[in-house]
Amino acid sequence: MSTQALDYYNIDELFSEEEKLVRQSVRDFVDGEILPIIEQKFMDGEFPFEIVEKLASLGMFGITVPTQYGGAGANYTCYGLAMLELERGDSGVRSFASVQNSLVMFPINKYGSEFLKNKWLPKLATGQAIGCFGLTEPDFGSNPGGMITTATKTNSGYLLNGAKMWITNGTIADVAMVWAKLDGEVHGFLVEKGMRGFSAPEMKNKHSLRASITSELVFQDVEVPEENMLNVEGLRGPLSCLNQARYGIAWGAIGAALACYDSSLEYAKSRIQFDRPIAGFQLQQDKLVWMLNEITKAQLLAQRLGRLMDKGQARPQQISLAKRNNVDIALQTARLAREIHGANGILSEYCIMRHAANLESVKTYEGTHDIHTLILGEDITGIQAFK
Ligand code: TGC
Ligand code: FAD
Repeated sequence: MSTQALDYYNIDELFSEEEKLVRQSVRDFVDGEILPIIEQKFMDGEFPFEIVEKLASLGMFGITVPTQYGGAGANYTCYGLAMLELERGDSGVRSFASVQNSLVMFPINKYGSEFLKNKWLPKLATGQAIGCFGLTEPDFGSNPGGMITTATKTNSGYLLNGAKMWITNGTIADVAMVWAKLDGEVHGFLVEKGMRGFSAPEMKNKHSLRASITSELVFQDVEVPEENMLNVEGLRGPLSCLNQARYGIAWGAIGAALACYDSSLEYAKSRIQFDRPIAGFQLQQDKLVWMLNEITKAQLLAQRLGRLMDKGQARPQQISLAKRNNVDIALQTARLAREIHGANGILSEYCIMRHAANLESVKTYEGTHDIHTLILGEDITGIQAFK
């Protein structure tokens, strides 16, 4: 059974023809344009810039953004299916799309003025502009409410001071969606490349998400014009963006898991030890069945969550459950896949270690596994255990 056919519960029946068409186009793109280059890009620690224009022409930026602003105007299920296929290629590629869609275009569309929407959304949709999202700071990761980056009111706008860390696409971004405190309350500002006092040095030496750019953002008296502030106040502004991105990750992680499962099944059937394929040993079957079991459950979770998102009924806690579960099982799948591949599992000829290394970051970003546990714990008990 190939990755493309792994659908143990006929979940395909639950998707419309349009949704399947979107998935097919992304699948073909990943097979033809990403898989042939991604291992080398990962080894070289380079983001594959050459795919940005192609991703844009596939409608991968602004998938749920209205067509009047250059988006695809598609539903959340299409968005999820696209993220799954992209992450079957690489989590770094899906990260790029997650940030552009959920963390930059979403807040501009939801909280931006007509001026900002017209200025940025069409360019972001075509990939002429790249965006990044600055929430995390060196001393405030899981607890973004503690941030110390500040905005101070001036006659013509705001003065930004502070620093962000671990920012995907920061160095290459034309526009940064930055969250800072104005009079003690969190607000969102669009900081543009080239603004005086703004720099975005790249963070090097990652063992994970090597085909993705990660950066610091530094603000030293950066003058941001009045019109670049978004119309939202409080932590719920950035957290509403995270709901969107976490949703995409819940689907994306299945793609990485499928790639590992597929490779494992093929390997187990062809690798001979003790005169028989290792797929014939009960211990290896147990691992493969664990993967099948968990991937199928993850697919069902994602499909149902997609429909809730399409109806505007998904609660943030339901998104947390899917992000937490699907990333966790994907990482466990990658680790089991590494075992099944034996020594070959550490080579870049197979996708396993790349996915495993990437998923270590995916488990941490967009809310760590622990933080999602606590979000769910609070939801069911009514007792907050963060602080
Ligand atoms: P808390 O007091 O619970 O809430 C503050 C306000 O926010 C509201 N709220 C939400 N609104 C929308 N969506 C959600 N999911 C929300 N969760 C909470 C809440 O109702 C309240 O609103 P109001 O109007 O009453 O003020 O906030 P807290 O300070 O106790 O923190 C809660 C906590 C820990 C859950 C939250 O801060 C959290 O999720 N921390 C994790 C941080 C995180 O996920 N960072 C991600 C950074 S971006 C990233 O990683 C990008 S990776 C990109 C890639 O490459 O793919
Ligand atoms: P910490 O918050 O310091 O947590 C350390 C450990 O303590 C974790 O295991 C955590 O679960 C645990 N912990 C923390 N608080 C509690 C608690 N209350 N109870 C129990 N355990 C707790 N951020 C952005 O803003 N934009 C981006 O584009 C972005 N991209 C990223 C890309 C990569 C490759 C990575 C690795 C991160 C990225 N991040 C980004 C940052 C990411 O969101 C944070 O790393 C994440 O939120 C966790 O913060 P931290 O690393 O500071 O860990």
